[in-house]
Amino acid sequence: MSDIQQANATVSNPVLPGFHPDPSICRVGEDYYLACSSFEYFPGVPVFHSRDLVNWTQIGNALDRPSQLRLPLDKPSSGGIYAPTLRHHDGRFWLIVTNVSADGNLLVTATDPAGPWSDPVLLPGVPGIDPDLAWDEDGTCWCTVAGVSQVRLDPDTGETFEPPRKLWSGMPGAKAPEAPHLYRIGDYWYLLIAEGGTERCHGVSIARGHTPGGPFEPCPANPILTHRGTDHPIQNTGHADLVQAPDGSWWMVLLGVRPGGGTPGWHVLGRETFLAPVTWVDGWPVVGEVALELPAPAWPLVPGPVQPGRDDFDLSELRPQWISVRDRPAERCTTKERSGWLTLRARGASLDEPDVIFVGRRQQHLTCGARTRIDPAEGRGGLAVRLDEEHHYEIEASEGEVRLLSRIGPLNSVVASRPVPAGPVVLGVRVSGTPLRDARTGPDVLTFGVEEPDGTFTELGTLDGRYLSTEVAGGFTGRVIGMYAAAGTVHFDWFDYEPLGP
Ligand code: 6LW
Repeated sequence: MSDIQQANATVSNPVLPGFHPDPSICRVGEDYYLACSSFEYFPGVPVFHSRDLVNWTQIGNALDRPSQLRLPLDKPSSGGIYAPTLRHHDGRFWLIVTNVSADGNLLVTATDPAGPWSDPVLLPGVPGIDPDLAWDEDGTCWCTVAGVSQVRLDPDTGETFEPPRKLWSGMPGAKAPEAPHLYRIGDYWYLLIAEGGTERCHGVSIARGHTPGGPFEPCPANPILTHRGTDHPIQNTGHADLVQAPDGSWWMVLLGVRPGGGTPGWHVLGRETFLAPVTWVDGWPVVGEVALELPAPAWPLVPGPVQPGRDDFDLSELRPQWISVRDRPAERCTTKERSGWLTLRARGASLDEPDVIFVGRRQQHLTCGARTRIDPAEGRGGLAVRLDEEHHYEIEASEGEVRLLSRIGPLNSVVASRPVPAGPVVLGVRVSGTPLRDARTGPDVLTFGVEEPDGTFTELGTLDGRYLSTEVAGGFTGRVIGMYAAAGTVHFDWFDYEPLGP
C-alpha cells in the first residue's frame, strides 16, 4: 500500500465484534495479545493475537480445562468469568480474573499465550471483581480491584501482604468504579478506571500519582471517554485498557455496544471490543473518537489467517471459537466418533436447562446467516440462537419433523412445525435488520427455516430479535449461535456462519 493510500485508509470498529467484553491488552515486541470475559461459557477467557491492533485472531482460551474453570450448574448465566487483566512480565504471560460462580479471584500463567495456561493460583486475599496486576521497579506486585482498592501480593503463591486499601475511586457518588488498570508511564503511575456502570452511563476516568499506591490526582478532563447522553451509534463505552505501539503511539481498547431499533434501543451482540487512538497532552491521555470507521494506523495492516465460514468438523479437537454452556464433557461432545461430524449426546432436555449440551459461536455481525446439516436419526436437536436459559430461539429436528421453538422469559412456544423427509436435514437462520417503523420497532428479526435439497430456503417463521437482547434478557453476554442435543444422540456434518453486513 502506498503512503497516500495508507493515509486515506480507514479500518472498521469494533475490532472484535460480538460478545467480547472487558478487553485487556498487552504487547510483546511486535505482537499484541488481548483477552475478554466469558461468563457461563466453557472454555473461558478467549485469547487473541494481532500484529496491527486491527486484525485479531483467536489463538486459544486461557481457561480450557475443568481444573481451571468451575462453572457449577446451580449458578446463573452471566455469572462465571468476569473481566481479566492480561500482562507480560519477566518472560511470562499473567492473566488474573474473577470466577464469581466458584473460586473468586485467580491467576494463571503461560509462556505461550496460545496455551497451555497453568492451573489457577487462588487469591482468597483479593476481594471483589476486575483484578489488575502491575509490577513496580523493585518487583513488588500490586493488585488493584473494583471499588477501587489495592493489595500487594506474591503472584506465584497468591499470598497477600496486607488487607485491601481504598484508592481514588472516580467521581464521588458515581456508580460502579471498576475495571482498574495501573500503569507506570513516564514519571507517573496512572490509575485508569471505568465508572457509571456498564450501561448507557458508562465512562472512563483516570488519575495519576507518584507511587503505585497513590495518592492519586484526578485528571481535570474526566471522564476522558464517555458516550453518555449522546446519539452516537456506539454506546456504553467504558472498561478500557491502554497499550503503546512500537512506534510510540498510544491506543485504547474498550467495550461498547451497537444498539438498534427504536426506544430504548436494544443491543443483541453483547458488549464488543473497540479500538481508539490516544494522544497525550500535559501528561494526560486524550482519547480520539471511538468511531465505526477509524483512520488506519500508521503501519501496514497484517490480516490474520482467513477464518473459514464453514466448519466441517474434520479436526480431532474443536476450534477455539466454539463454546459450550458451563462444561463440555468429551463423552457427550466429540468429533472423534463419526469422522467429519460433530456428535452431541443430550444431557439437559432443552436449552432451558443449565446442563444442555450446546456448542456455539458468538454472533458477530448485525446481519448474518447460519446453517447446519443435522442427522437426527438417533435423537433430537437443532440450531439455536441463545442469550441465556430463558431467552433463546431454536429450530429443532427429529426424525421426520422440524419445529421452530421460542423461549421468552417464562413463555415457551412451539411457533411452527412441518414434516421433513427422513435423513439429514439442513437447518438455517437469517438475522436481518428491520426498517424503523416507529419508536417500538425492534432491533432485528430472525428467520428460521429448512433448506430443500435444491438449495432453496423454506421459511418456518420469523421472530422479533428484541427478546434476545441484553435490554430484555439482562446480564453481561450476547447472542451465541450453535448446535445442541435435546434427546438421544445427534450428529452435525458442518456448520456455516456467513456475515451479511457489519
Ligand atoms: C465487569 C465490569 C464491567 O466485571 O462489567 O463493564 C462486568 N464492566 O468491569 C462484567 O463484564
